[in-house]
Amino acid sequence: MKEHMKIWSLFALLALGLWSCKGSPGNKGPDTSKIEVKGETVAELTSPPFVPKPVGKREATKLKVSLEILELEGEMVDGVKYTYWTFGGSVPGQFIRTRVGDEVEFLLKNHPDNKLPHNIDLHAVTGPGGGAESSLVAPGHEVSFSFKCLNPGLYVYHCATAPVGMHIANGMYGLILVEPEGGLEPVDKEYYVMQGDFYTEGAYGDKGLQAFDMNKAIKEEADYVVFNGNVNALVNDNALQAKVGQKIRLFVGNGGPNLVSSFHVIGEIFDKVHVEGGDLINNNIQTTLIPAGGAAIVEFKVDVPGTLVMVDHSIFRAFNKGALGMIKVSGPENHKIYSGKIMEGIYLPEGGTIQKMPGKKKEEVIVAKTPEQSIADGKAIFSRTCLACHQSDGKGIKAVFPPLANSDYLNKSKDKAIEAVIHGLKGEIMVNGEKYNSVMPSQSLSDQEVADVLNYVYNSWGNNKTIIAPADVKKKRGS
Ligand code: HEC
Ligand SMILES: [Cu+2]
Repeated sequence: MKEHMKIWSLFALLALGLWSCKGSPGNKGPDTSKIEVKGETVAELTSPPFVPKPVGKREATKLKVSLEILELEGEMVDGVKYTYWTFGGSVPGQFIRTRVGDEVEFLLKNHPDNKLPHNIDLHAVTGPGGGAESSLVAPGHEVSFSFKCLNPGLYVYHCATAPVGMHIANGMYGLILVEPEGGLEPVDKEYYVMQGDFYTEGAYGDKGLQAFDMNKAIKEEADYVVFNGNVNALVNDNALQAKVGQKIRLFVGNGGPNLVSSFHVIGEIFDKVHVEGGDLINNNIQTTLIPAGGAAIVEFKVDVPGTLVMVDHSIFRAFNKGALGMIKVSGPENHKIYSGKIMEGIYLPEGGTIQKMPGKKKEEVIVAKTPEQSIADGKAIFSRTCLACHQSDGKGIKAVFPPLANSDYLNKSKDKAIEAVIHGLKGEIMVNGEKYNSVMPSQSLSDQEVADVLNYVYNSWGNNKTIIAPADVKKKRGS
């Protein structure tokens, strides 16, 4: 009896072994190394946020990819310069779109004006160093190597030249998509978004050319965490565009070098996530984790107009370090899906009274207050309502929230200050010689409360001691 069992289990093991050999390379599909290629095609490469045309039903081919490395100065955020090292002149680098079975003939060129040698490690490559061992190239030289795309999926590529962390931290990463046989399901809009963390000698917003800071990088203390290479890459005028009813597909990567991304789109649910860029499909996802050196494909249909905000939901990165992008959706409202008003271009969770309750008007309580009382009451309102953005010392946050302390904008005109609080403020303004181009939501405060808070502000931090009466505010409401 016992002997019998042994023989059977031996059989089972053998069968298992045979079965797992058949499905190489490592998946359930046919042996993709055997797919024959037909003809030659020059690959279309695109800079973010765009992606090349879908592969569709095209057969496997010899795909010629030519990528040029460029070291160039760019802008991290207004007035802050950074020397980026790039694959093709952008961060992330140019998007490469292939299909399973393609033989990629890869030409890597290092521009003669560059200062350093570089190479490329593509996670889509089956081979030593993902190509890195064959692709080290000095400035003014080019190298080529080729590989066959065996596994479908969305893959990161990056420079792997020592010090590797520094090359990646300067922007040397991008995405290569290997579509499955027959292509990905068609959608209406496809975009390319990639997160990266940056380490500068100065703090966030410190102007001028900022050098890379190796010590901060080692400690993983990022000054900037951004989508597509800089703080403004996907906001306001650079927002991604879509129309109501369209199906959107985002190819999302994370170059790191250090941080993992909790990728989330405020106001949407991912209908479909290709988890980690592979075959596994997950549905109805709020936030998907994208490891450093990893990717995901997320898909969702946009049903109502407004601005969707992409963030790394490690949320200080979004609101204080730049990990924020926008998708502007235009088209007709659908009140069955979403009834409320959408404020264009912003999502600002800070501050206690931003969320207006529609239709609920504040009771006006007029009491004769002394200036001292008004200022004291204003302090409490400030803490509740303004502090989150303008900070308790009124100094704001460089490049994001303007200072109220010693603010020339404020001290020039009390009408403008009142208007900012009751109507909100957006567009470019100058405060103490610095440019701000952001959005302050309107604050739903009573006339008395507006007067109180501004009296506190005007009578603090070196401002000009203006005193405002509720009647001044009332007058501005009409305008
Ligand atoms: C959600 C963040 C946020 C909150 C809350 C907020 N502000 Fe602002 N505020 C801003 C931004 C951003 C700007 C600059 C807008 C622009 O760039 O056009 C601004 C500009 C201003 C300005 C004009 C510029 C300056 O620095 O003098 C004043 C005055 C001001 N805010 C007062 C207030 C007061 C008072 C409150 C509370 C009642 C308040 N803000 C609440 C974000 C905020
Ligand atoms: Cu490099």
